Amino acid sequence: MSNAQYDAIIIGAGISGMYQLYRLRELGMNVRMYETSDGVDSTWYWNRYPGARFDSESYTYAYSFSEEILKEWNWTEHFSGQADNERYFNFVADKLDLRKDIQFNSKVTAAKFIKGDDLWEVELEGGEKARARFLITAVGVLSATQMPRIEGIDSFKGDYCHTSRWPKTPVDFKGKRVGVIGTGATGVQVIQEVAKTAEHLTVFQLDASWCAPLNNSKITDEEQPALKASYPELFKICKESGAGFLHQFDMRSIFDVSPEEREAKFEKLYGEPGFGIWLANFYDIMTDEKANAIITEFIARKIRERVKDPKVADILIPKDHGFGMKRVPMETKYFEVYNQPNVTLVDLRATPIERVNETGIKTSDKQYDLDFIVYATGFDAVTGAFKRIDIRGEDGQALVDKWSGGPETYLGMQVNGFPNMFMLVGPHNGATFCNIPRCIEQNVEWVTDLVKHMQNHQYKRCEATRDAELAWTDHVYETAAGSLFTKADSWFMGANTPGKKRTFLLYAGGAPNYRKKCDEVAANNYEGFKMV
Ligand code: NA7
Repeated sequence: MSNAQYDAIIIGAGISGMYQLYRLRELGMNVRMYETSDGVDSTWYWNRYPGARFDSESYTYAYSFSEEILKEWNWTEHFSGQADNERYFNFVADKLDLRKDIQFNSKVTAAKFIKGDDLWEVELEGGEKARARFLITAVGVLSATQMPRIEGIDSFKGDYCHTSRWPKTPVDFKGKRVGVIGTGATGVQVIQEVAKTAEHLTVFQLDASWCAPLNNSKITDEEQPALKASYPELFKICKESGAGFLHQFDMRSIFDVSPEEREAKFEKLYGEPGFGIWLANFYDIMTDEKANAIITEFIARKIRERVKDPKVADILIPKDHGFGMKRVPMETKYFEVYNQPNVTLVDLRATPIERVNETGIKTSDKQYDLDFIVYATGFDAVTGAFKRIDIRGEDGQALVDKWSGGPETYLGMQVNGFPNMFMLVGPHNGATFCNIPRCIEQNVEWVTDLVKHMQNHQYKRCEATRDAELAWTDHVYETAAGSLFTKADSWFMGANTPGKKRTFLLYAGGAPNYRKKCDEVAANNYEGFKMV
């Protein structure tokens, strides 16, 4: 068994880890990356369920740091599908020659800080250990798969699968009775795809989602040159926008315009590609419940127009939260699926699931016999992936214990008591409520600069102070309180995971403010960090 020592260990070969590996290697560091699966890119490796695709414009999801990659890669759709996305990340891994430093099929189970040596020691499933000065977690926000707690799940004799553990061999649903549990962003993508071929599709819905049209389209060969020429401008817009998208909030209040003007704006946004209806709308739909009620009623009306049976439409209209308070699932003819004769919607709020049994799902009023059950039931979000590794800091303290009352971090990148550990897109990090790649580049570049600063000063150890951590955590909750996110029970609040404390897990202060704060910290000699 090897007991190797590296300058840095990165956990996870996803989009953030890949870029971090590239940047640390540029500093001349000897870096080892451990990845659970046998491939790069994580999100698009695991989430290969039917219908999986970007809700971000493809070109805004791509890395922006390499002119060569930007030039050579052609996106073929404005919102690209899983297969192309996976191809893209493999192309990047080859281009940057990343694989030589990645150890695949290697699941990190534990990591502990060795006091005195100022090193991290990680342990893999199977017992292999390695040490490094820096531990960088790139474990993802939505990677800890969550199966529902339903009695009898294992008794089902048909096939079943969680969407984020989908097999590489495509599943053929022709002639099959399929059940889908879950109607979040993932469930919506699966449902609209499976409904095309399944003999019968039964959708088991707990709470409905406020979905909006994706309005995807192809990018033709003729369009490529102009699109590529616009990349610098597109990245600039993303950088200035609150959530790293091409969409920017309208800073007028919804009450400053006439009902006719409002309606015209909603109609326009509803017909445009991507998240505009959410993120280019009047800003106060996100902060003021009265303003929110207006857009919410507009979207409800759209659902009623699109679904023929008024009773089914009513079940598809959320009752427990307003539009945009949770992540908005983007759809392509999702609501029309419920007009098809081969699709049944089951309202679990009215008739809850009692159990899964050998032949299917039994609700309080009926048995549904099925051949395949799709679990689109989401993730133990943001902190879940950290919980699944036994991470211990300087005095043996477990990270999971430190965060039992909710995460405490400095900038969502470091934790007091866990020196030399940096989290890419950690809890309360500005990259959490963001078009992920845009903010990931910022995270990686900032951590790289900090490591370079330590190299230059021959520091061995860097730790966020407790004061800085407390101040950042307070700031995160203060900004969250100004938004409507905290009103809904979503994964943003950890409310989808049984037993998890209900706290805001993201950062709602906006990507530009987050970047500014990080830049100020760096300019002030890494204020809030103690380096020796
Ligand atoms: P989400 O958004 O957490 O959605 C999970 C869905 O599964 C949601 O509709 C849940 O209903 C439902 N669910 C969870 N547990 C159960 C049980 N026990 N019974 C029935 N239904 C259940 O996960 P997604 O994968 O769709 O999306 C996660 C993110 O990935 C998304 O925001 C994008 O950023 C990409 P509920 O809403 O709790 O009533």
